[in-house]
Amino acid sequence: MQIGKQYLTAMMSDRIYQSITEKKKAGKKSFAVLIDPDKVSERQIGELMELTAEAKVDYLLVGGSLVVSNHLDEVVILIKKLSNIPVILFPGTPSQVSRYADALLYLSLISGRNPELLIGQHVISAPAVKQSGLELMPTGYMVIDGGAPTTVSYISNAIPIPANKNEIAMCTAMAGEMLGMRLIYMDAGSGAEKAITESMIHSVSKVIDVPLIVGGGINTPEKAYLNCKAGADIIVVGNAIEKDPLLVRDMSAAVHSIPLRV
Ligand code: 1GP
Repeated sequence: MQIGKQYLTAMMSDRIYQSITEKKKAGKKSFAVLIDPDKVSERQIGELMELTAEAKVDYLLVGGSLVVSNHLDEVVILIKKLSNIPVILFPGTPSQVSRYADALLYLSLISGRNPELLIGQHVISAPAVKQSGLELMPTGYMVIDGGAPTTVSYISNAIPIPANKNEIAMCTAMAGEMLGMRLIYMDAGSGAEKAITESMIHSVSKVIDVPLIVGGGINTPEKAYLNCKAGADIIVVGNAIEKDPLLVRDMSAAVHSIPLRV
C-alpha cells in the first residue's frame, strides 16, 4: 500500500465541532437522535426526519455497536436528502465510515483496557478514514455500567466504569482531555437499564472543558432535562425514540428549555 499525498493534504473542516463548542460557550444544550441503520426502514426514516426537523433536533448520530446490514451509505444518503440536520457517524466498528455524512466521532475507548479499541483499529482504518474527507472529532469514549451487559461492553471486551465510581470517571475524562480528545462521550450503552447518574455527570463536567456527550438509557424528557442540568452538553437518545418516535418532541423541548448562560 502506498500512502499518497492525498492523505496528507486533505483539508479537514471543523465546522460541526465549532458549532458544538459555540453552543457550549453560550450554555445552549443540544439534543441528538441516534439512528441505528439496522433498525430503520426507508419509511421510518422519512417519518423521523419530519419529526426531527419539527422538534429542532441539533444532530443526527448514525451507527450501532454491531451493524449487521450493509446499507450505511444508503441510510446516510437518504437522511441527507430529507434533512438539513448535521449527520455525525458514531461507529461501533471501523467499517462504519460513510463519506456522505458530515462528521465522524473518532472514538477511542478510554474507559477500557483493550488496546484494539484504544488505538489498534484506528491504525488499520487510518487511510480509509482520512480519505473519507469527513470532519473528525477525536472523542474519549467512556462506557459506564448501566446495570446489564450491553453489546458495547461485550464486543469491546472491556469492563465498564462502575456506576458509583465518580472519581474513576472524572480521572478518565481528565486524562482523555489532556491526551487531546475534543469531546468526552459517557455512555451507559444502548437501552441501559440505568442511565448514568446525575452525580457522575456533574462530577465529570466540572473537571473538563471540552463538551460532554451523555447517552444510554435516557428514556424520559425529565431524565434528559436533569442530565443537562447536571452538566451534559449533548444528550443522545436512540432506543426510546425507536420505540416511540413522537417522544422526540418532548425530549428535544426538554433539552432546549435549559436557560442560556447570560
Ligand atoms: C447508545 O448512547 C446511545 O450508545 C443511546 O442509548 O439507545 O439507550 O438511548 P439509548
